[in-house]
Amino acid sequence: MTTATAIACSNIALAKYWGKSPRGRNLTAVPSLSLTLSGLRTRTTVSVDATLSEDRVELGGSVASGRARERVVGLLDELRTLSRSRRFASVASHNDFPTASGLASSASGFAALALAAQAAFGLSLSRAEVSALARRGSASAARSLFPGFVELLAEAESAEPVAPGEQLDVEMLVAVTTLGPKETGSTDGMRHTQATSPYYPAWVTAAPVLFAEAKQALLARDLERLGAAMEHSTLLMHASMMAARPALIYLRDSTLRVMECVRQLRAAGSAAFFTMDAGPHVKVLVERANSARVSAALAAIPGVERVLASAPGPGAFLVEE
Ligand code: 2P0
Repeated sequence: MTTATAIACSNIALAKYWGKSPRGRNLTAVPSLSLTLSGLRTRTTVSVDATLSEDRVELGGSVASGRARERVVGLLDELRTLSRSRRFASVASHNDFPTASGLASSASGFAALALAAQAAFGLSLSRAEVSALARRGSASAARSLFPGFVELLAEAESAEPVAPGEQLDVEMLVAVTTLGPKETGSTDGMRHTQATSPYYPAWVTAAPVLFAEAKQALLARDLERLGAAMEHSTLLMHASMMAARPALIYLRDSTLRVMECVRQLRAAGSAAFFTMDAGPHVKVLVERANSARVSAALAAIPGVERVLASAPGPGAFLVEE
């Protein structure tokens, strides 16, 4: 039996990815720029075991079935092909952030899985190859292989680092809002948007422009400009979802209250900028010096259950058990 364990941090897109390339293989239709977060981590152990007659997948302590299991098995199948192995594996994965928080875990999850699994199958893939493997599992996961600020270009096989976390003196606050019924998953949500939203083509045209603006601002250490591009990116993405039929609305009343609070804090002089993914929670990019003050203001908003703070984090890494 060969075992490997990897830890990967989650990442939040500043310039968003939403939509698949017509070229398939889970390539993305638009470029994205993210920040890897130290505070939200997945730890995954993979053991290739000659005694198993099928893969065994355990997520957060429960045996996985259905689509969640299939996605993991799909990645293991690729590694069996690459390593010319016919062995099965057991996979155990845990998030260190509150699992009931409704925060997406596929980015850190598939990054940790890809890194641990290729090692357990005896391969020593390059970072770019592991990123490409993770991307085919879940596109945002490609970015979690790298530290700090990371890009995944449209139709790119793998992500690439853009700048270290220290490029800007920032933290990300996650305002976890009251949970509602289970939301539409990202993969289904983007397919539905592509198929039915008249605003989707406009999103695909606008997203690369915003990505370029965000990247330029980041490289120039211009937080105000980065923040402006970041807010426009998430609002354009959500506009394309809301114009789908039936509408895909991830934002709640509490989401809007947090956005309004961020605007007020900014008007009062705190550099703070919001972004939302496929859920009602709000991530707020803040100058580190303002983090405690902004966090306290967000925590006082009705409907905000808790606020998590995270510094920029490292790329995925293997650990000794
Ligand atoms: C992102 N999201 O760039 C965007 C913004 C959510 C909104 O990538 O279908 O789990 O597995 O490739 O990567 C979430 O979607 O989707 C995501 P799949 P993924 O972070």
